[in-house]
Amino acid sequence: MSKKITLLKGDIATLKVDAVVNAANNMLAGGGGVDGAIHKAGGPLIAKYCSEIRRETGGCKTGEAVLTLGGNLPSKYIIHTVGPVWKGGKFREEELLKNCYRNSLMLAKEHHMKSIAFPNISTGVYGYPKEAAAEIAIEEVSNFLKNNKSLENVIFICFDRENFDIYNKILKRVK
Ligand code: AR6
Repeated sequence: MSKKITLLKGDIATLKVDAVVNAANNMLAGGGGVDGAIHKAGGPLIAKYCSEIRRETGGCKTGEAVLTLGGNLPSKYIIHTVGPVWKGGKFREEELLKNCYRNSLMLAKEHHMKSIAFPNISTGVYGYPKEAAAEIAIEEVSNFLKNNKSLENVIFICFDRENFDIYNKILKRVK
């Protein structure tokens, strides 16, 4: 495992990093899961920032990522990305999930961030198979870290035990 990758179990909204990544929806309208936790802990400013983006650009396309400030969160920024809904695997889900990680990392780089935390994008209500999603997340982050030295710490934070165990297993293998 890269020394720069850390695996945690818990609530992403409690972390103090340069940016936490949110698993949002196309309208940036808030919702349940990690999105709900981030909006609740970040306060009403988060919805305001999101509605400004929605007004300007219509929201966020699947696989893309947008940046807001973090409101009341301990973290300075939120990178909102929209994962694909799993529809069996033949609807570019893999490519779109890769794009979520890549575009989030690119935004972090553009804004000179040193630390970023990812939840397990798409593996909740969007139904992406957890093991396949974890392989993608780890591969994309590892590749990015090889070519970009400015990012010092990437955290994968898992809320559920199943995802935590999957990440733990894969990260031990790629160490
Ligand atoms: N911290 C970290 N991870 C969490 C937290 C938390 N506080 N809460 C849940 N998770 P989901 P999706 C994990 O459903 O599948 C929203 O309504 C959870 O265990 O949050 O990308 C949005 O508005 C799971 O592994 O996101 C969208 O409409 C992972 O986060 C839709 O859900 C992702 O689960 C996005 O669905």
